[in-house]
Order: sequence, then C-alpha cells, then structure tokens
Amino acid sequence: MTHCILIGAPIDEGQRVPGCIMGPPAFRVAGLGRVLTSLGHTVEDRGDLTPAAPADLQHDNSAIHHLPEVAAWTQALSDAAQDALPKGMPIFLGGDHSLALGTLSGVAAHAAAQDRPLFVIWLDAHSDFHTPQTTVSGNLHGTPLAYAAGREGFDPLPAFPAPVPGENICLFGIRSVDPAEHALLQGTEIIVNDMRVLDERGIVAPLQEFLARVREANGMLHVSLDVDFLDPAIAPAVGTTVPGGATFREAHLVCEILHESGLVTSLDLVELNPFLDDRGRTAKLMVDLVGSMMGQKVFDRRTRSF
Ligand code: NNH
Ligand code: MN
Ligand code: MN
Ligand code: MN
Repeated sequence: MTHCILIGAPIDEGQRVPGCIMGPPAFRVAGLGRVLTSLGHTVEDRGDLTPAAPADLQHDNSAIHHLPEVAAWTQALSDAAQDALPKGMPIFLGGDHSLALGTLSGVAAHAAAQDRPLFVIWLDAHSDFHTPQTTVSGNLHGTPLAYAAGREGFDPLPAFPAPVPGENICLFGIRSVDPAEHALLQGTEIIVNDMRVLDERGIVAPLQEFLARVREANGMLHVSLDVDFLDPAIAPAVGTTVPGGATFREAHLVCEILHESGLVTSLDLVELNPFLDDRGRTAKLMVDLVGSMMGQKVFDRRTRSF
C-alpha cells in the first residue's frame, strides 16, 4: 500500500482561461482522498501551497505573462516535491500545467540524489515543448517538458536540476504540436506516441514498451496527466480542448496498466477547470482515473483460488 501525499497547487498564471485555481478543491470534493483510502492507501493531505512573493523578473519575449508568479510557484513546488518524496507518493492537484516546471524540478533533484534515473510519461493533447523564447501564446503551461529536457532559454528560471534524457520521456496521446515545438522535438530522442500511433497500435504495446525500459533501469516514474489528454466529449472541464482524445476505456486502461507496473512514484493532475465542468463529471472522471492508477479494478484475478 502507498502513502499518498496530496499537495494542492492552485496556480492559474501559466495560461489565460480563469478557473484552474478551483482545481484543488474540486479534486477534494470529487472524493480523491476517499477513493485512495478505500483502496487501502494512507492519505496525507498537506493542503494548498502558498508561493513566496514574486520577484521582479523580465524576459525578452514580450508575449510571456506572469513569469514572476510562475517562478515563485516553481520554487515552492520543487521544495514540496523534495520534501514529500522520501515519505510517500506525492500527488499534485493543479492548477495549470506550468506547475510541472516545479514538480519535475523537485522530482529530478530527488532522483539524482538517490542515484536513480527519472522517467516521465506525459499524458496530454499537447507536447508542452516550448521554451520561453519560442512560445507564441506566452502561456508558460506550454513549456515544462522542454525545461525538464534541459532546453536552453529558460532564464531567469534556475537551470533545471539533472535534465531528463530524451529517451526517458514519453509523450502519450498528443495531437496538437506547434511548429516551434515540432522543430525542437526533432532534435531529441523523446518517444512520441501521438494519436496517430495510438490509433494504429492501440495503447497497450506502446505503454508496455516504455514501462519495460523504466523497470529495467530501476527508474522512478513521474506521471503528468493533463485533463485534455481525454476526449472533450468525456472531459469538458479544460480551457484547451482538442478533439480526438483518449476514450473513457483507453484512459482507464492506461491507468490500470500503470498500476500493475508498480513503477509510478509521483503524479500531476493538471488543467482541471471546474468552472467549465458539467456537474463535476470531469473532476469525478479524473478521480476515478486516479483510482485505476492506484489499484481499483473490476475483478481481481490474482485473488482467485482456482
Ligand atoms: N502549444 C500551445 C501553447 O503553447 C498550447 C498549450 N496548451 C496546453 N498544453 N494546454 O497542455 O500555447
Ligand atoms: Mn495575475
Ligand atoms: Mn499540458
Ligand atoms: Mn494540454
């Protein structure tokens, strides 16, 4: 059983649609703690983080907004991740995806201190592989994976601790990649399981291939789950819906396989915008998916006596 440490991060400065700030309470209201407890896990809810006062930071790209706020969150989240990891499995309740600038920093620093390789699976419609120099929208939620991969151009954010090698990163479910991201990704060994690949091969083989590599390397595995990974028909509560996402069963199967692997060591739940939800259905689906990732199953074949 796992000691689950819930860490709220009501950050919404990484994008422009108001509402992500309501994410952490929505996950709690939808029963995240209850589901984890019912599966036999222990739950420690550390409440919501409060970042330090933003410093006066500038960037040449004038499109960028809220860099000082995002930098303050990055520090707070990195510290929170490093504090939680020796004690259990941190589950970060976003907040928009810029929170992963901090969670990945903290997880990478922890993995390096443990002398273990870090692997990252990015369940998202988007590749989030802009740098602050390349972003056109100026929304920093589109940048965390490039930061973790050690791309340049993130000043004045601190240099990423222990950048994650491309072959340890798996994009899963993407279907919206901007031209600059595409160009940057071409120069990496990142595993790109876009929707075309998943349509052709299904989700099982590509996912198991990646998990086999994590297992072989005795790696830590950080899962970053963006609500827009899911098809908008089942998950409307996100500011950046993209058609053609994961179905209900594909998403559960991904989570069930992640559970069976026993490899997941930290988790981001990001981009939930409860203000756009339909009677809490997206929040409830996200909580249900965490249930699958933490051991909920229809029928437990391992306990069968014949
Ligand atoms: N690539 C676009 C941008 O940088 C969209 C990013 N939006 C996301 N990412 N929701 O997951 O603005
Ligand atoms: Mn503001
Ligand atoms: Mn994202
Ligand atoms: Mn996305």
